[in-house]
Amino acid sequence: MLIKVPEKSEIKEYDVTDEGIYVRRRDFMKTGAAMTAALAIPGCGYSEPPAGSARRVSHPRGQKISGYKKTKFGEDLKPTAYKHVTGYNNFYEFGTAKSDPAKHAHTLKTSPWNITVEGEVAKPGNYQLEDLMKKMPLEERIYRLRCVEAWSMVVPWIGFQLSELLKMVQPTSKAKFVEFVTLKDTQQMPGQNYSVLQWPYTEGLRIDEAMNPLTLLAVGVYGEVMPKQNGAPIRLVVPWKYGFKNIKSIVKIRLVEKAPETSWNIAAAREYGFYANVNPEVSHPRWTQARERIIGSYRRRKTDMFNGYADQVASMYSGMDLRKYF
Ligand SMILES: Nc1nc2c(c(=O)[nH]1)N[C@H]1C(S)=C(S)[C@@H](COP(=O)(O)O)O[C@H]1N2
Ligand SMILES: [Mo]
Repeated sequence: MLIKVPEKSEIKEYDVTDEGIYVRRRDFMKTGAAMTAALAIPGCGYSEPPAGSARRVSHPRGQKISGYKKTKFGEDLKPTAYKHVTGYNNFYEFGTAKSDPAKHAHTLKTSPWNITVEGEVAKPGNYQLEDLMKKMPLEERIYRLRCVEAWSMVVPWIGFQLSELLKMVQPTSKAKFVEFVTLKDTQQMPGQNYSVLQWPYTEGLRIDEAMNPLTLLAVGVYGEVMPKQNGAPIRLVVPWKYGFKNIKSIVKIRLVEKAPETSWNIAAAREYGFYANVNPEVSHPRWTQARERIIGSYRRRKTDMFNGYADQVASMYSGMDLRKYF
């Protein structure tokens, strides 16, 4: 949300470490003018301060998940602190500030939860999440998360491979893409009363991306049931793509022949492509993607091609012009 900081304008993003500066910024953010600007400019990003608001919100720890397998994914990474993973979120159905989801997502009812799988599949159906979780092999995987707004985290997810679900429903030969849809319910998700995005939030993947072993449907973080602000009860995790592809609170998965429309692409096609692969060489029209702020730290790091997952995913894009298909 390209909001000009009214004071100390010489402060660079990576210098914004002082809580006092942080609080003054937040107060500014709360003014009507700032909110209007925030709602008017899709893409958000850049002037939001690092996490910190988590301190003022209580995060009741969730229910433990049992019977998941630990894996080697991300064993060399240091997970971002729980308070940041669950306190610094993008979930516009509950507001556009990073601290809004943790404050407001309690209105979401996550049980019972049904997922409809339809379209180009041999076995369409309506699946109870509880049943699905019994069938699917749950794993813990530590992945990097890189938001298009040039910040990043490391998250210990629990989930299962999307490929497991797709194999079960048997895509037909016409299934070239997968569309994902978030719940639409303005009672439970009051942010849907504001037309900042086209609701319900929708996302999509190409079928090979959906079948890639890295692609998860996540049902938890930090060994616990998915917090509501993180997209309970089930959300997508595609670690080599920008965060907005990681659609939350999914109620529908539809196998389709043509690339589906996606919420951020509808909002600003020049800024948010369908592929949204993390690429330090392709700038966002309003900022560079070469570096990222590390949430929970005062440091920055260079952004890696495909967010560090090139070995597992680059071959899917061989021969494609990644500037055109961004
Ligand atoms: N339904 C829905 N899904 C969403 C979003 C959203 O606003 N609504 N925000 C996306 C963005 S921009 C990011 S960066 C990630 C953030 O996930 P996290 O809050 O669990 O870190 O969720 C993505 N999924
Ligand atoms: Mo994001």
